[in-house]
Amino acid sequence: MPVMSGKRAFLELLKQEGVEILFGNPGTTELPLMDALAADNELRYVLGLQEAAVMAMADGYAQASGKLAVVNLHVAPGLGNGMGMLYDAQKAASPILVTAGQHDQQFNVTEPILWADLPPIARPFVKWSSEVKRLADLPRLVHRAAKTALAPPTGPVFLALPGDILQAEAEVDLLAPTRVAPRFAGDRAAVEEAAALLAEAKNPLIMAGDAVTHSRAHAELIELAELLGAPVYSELVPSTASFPASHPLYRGAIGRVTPAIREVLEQYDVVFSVGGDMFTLSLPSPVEPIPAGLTVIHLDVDPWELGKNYPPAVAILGDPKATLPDLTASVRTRMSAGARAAARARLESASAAIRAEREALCAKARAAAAHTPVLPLPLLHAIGEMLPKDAVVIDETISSGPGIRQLMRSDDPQSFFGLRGGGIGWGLPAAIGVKLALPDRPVVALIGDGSAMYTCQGLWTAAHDRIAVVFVIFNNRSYRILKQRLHAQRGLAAQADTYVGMELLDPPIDFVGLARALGIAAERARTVHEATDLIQKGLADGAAMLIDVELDRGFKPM
Ligand SMILES: Cc1ncc(C[n+]2csc(CCOP(=O)(O)OP(=O)(O)O)c2C)c(N)n1
Ligand SMILES: [Mg+2]
Repeated sequence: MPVMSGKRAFLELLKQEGVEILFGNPGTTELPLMDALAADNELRYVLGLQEAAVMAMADGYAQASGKLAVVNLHVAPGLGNGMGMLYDAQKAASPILVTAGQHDQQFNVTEPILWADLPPIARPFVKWSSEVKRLADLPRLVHRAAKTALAPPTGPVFLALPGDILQAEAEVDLLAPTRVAPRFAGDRAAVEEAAALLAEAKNPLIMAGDAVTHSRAHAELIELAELLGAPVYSELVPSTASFPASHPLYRGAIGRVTPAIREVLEQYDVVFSVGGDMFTLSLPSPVEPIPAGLTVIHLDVDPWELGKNYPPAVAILGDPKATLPDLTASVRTRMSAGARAAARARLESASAAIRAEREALCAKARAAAAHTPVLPLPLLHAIGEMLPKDAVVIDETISSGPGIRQLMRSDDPQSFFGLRGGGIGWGLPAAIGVKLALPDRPVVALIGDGSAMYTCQGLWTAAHDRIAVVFVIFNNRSYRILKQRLHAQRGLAAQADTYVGMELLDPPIDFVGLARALGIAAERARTVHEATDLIQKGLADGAAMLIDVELDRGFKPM
């Protein structure tokens, strides 16, 4: 066995795990690692200037690559700063190994500066959380962490790295990585039960969730949807391209508001959720989202999600790509001639209805295209029209987002990533991670002004690491979604027309100045045309650029 320092061993272990990038922000406890990195020319260190930005970069990278992302943070405050974005990463099931430096173990008893017991801090938001106590255990724990992050259901893990472990030298057996094969098919009997229900459904609906994206199961789901003539909705947090946006059966996202969900579901007799959340709601409601008599079938890679809130008739634990072909084959053999004819008719009528809905949305957008200040819908529409086919969209448009999944040509599983956990500030740095994972694809981040300010430090990383993301700020100089919601409550704020803590007007944030200060090109757009021309220019230049689009501040329903 080779004699090796802990710090070298850690980097070698990451390389064994196929890691190419370490996202981080260093402090004294991370100096051993920074020292080892100085003599390493394989691992790339991507520096983020605030830990929330670091964590979201890693999340974007993990989601877009499907690979393990690795983060290194600075003891308790560094980890603390990253926690909001770790929450988002957990909800997105992102395979991330989060590490943080810790003081020397013998020193911790004195409670040195920045010290806290780290694994309990991370624990609520990760699959597994631990600390290395002996150099001899480092390989086993790093491999366990990587295996756990990537094993279905994927998700972040945490490992604290005390300084004495990184500095120690010993004979180290590096062991080897383990991968849990993710393509596990659902239980045969459950698949047959589900097939029987689907084959007899009079009016089935499919909800496509992130698990479809993660397992790259578009083709398999399309086959089933077309066989059934079933429209496909995104799950309630439509954060990935779980179904191709331009497919005739793709209906868009159901809103997260209960009466609206129920209104949709009431039109169907069977709902099949393929890895879709049931349900991540925004607000409580006296109305139950699931109408009585609706048959629910649920397939997911995560047993926790199955029947979490609403008991399904059939719950199948399985990978969509591995399970759907069996299910579709069984449905096909079970469907009577009459059922097939009915499914073909549904395919026609659902496609026509969806086409008409799309056309109406586009017509509404076109009609408002010349409105100034710019309205969100025509801006989204125009961006969707001008983006190249292989573009990847990162969505944190918040109140400007309705319609976005229909309007962006997000047809492959890596073409669209949106905020999953709800902790804002995710999109700007996540886009940087996405571009690192998919360097050959144009990446455009659509970000609310409020959201951008949580992690605008990411712009410096885009400049420093030459990461060519085009950032488009949907700048309504407000937390517009909060104003909309407060207004809808018809309380004192609505009466007084006063929205405390939601106006970003005095002073207005100079995003162009901010971006330039952090080293990236930036321009302001006041019309839809100016915005799309600048996006075109940004993509052509192949360098990071920020476009600050002045949006209408209106928030009351028209
Ligand atoms: C970390 C975090 N802090 C606060 C919130 C509450 N919040 C939700 S949306 C929002 C405002 C978003 O503003 P912006 O990005 O400008 O989008 P807009 O609502 O104007 O469309 C806030 C503060 C949150 N979700 N996450
Ligand atoms: Mg805003």
